[in-house]
Amino acid sequence: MMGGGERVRWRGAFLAAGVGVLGGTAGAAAQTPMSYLRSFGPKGEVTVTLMWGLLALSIGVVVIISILVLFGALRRRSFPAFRPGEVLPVTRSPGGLGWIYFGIALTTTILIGLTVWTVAVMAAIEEPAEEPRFTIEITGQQWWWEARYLDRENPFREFETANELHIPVGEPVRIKLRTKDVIHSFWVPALGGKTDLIPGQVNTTWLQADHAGVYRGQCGEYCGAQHAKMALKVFADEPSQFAAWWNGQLKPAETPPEGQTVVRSGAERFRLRCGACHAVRGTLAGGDLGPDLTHLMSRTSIAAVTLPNTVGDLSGWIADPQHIKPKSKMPKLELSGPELAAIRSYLLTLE
Ligand code: HEC
Ligand SMILES: [Cu+2]
Repeated sequence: MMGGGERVRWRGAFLAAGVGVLGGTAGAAAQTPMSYLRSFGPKGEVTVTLMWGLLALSIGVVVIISILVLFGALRRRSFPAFRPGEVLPVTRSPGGLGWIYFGIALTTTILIGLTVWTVAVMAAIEEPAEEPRFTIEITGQQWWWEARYLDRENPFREFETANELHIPVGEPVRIKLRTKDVIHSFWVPALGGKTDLIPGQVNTTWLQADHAGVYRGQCGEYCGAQHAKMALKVFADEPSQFAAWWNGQLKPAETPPEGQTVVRSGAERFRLRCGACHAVRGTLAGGDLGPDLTHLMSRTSIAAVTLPNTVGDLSGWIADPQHIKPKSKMPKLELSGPELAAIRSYLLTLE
């Protein structure tokens, strides 16, 4: 049975398709973030055209076959009047055979054509038109995305973040994919198809968004209990904004000033209770089992886009992540009220 929400989502998908045909803008992507019926970059464009082409042709085939079957079933043949005692000769006119040859030839030609089209599209999206200037190395883990921004010339300009990617609008970005545990699949529908993250292997793909905006992604391969809550966001920024964001991410966390006793004790509690799993650059917290939190407050969501990054949701997450994402690799830490408050006030300074 379809729930009300389900129906609304379907209606949204058809609406997006309609808007797409009429040439809407990035707004449509925000309404139906997981719709792959429209694309916002060169990689998705050719695939979406192929999809519509295959769909139109399949519908055409079904319609033509249905008409022919109906025609065959309803058509009456005229037989010569039957006279008792007469033996009718079995005759078979060769007339229909030509149609069968014609049908086979037509179908074969079309299927070969579609195969060539599909292979051509696959070849076209294999590599971007120009060599990307930026590379992001993504490591899938149950159930979040670690992202490391690489800089070949200057390793001091590299940094790590999680679940929310920023890319410059209008140019391709190289994505290297690996996984720490099981198979995941990197999928940002509006920007292109899926690429799997396979244990022991590095897969490469690329992303390009031609409209500034936010594009939602989702793990596309079942990877355990919280697979459904393993989403990501891609922000396509204007180049200057992107550069500013990158520079911001490079900064280490600021040490809380002398006077702020609650924040300072929060930082200390954080190092003891959380620092084994989370890194905050510039402090002694250097764990690698959970997301890097150096610039936590620059993210709009937490826990792989499961919750918005508000004070309330952040508190709820830290108090009991197992309630929000059961089996998540972050345990419930049984923090006391004051401890939770102190740690939270520290986290709010990590901008
Ligand atoms: C045993 C390791 C571990 C410990 C200890 C731990 N965390 Fe986590 N934390 C994780 C993992 C793993 C995730 C990712 C969970 C997910 O999204 O599925 C996470 C996610 C988070 C997030 C969301 C980050 C984001 O950008 O999505 C915050 C905030 C966070 N932890 C804060 C804390 C705080 C504060 C503490 C200490 C009170 C703490 N964690 C202790 C492992 C840990
Ligand atoms: Cu998954």
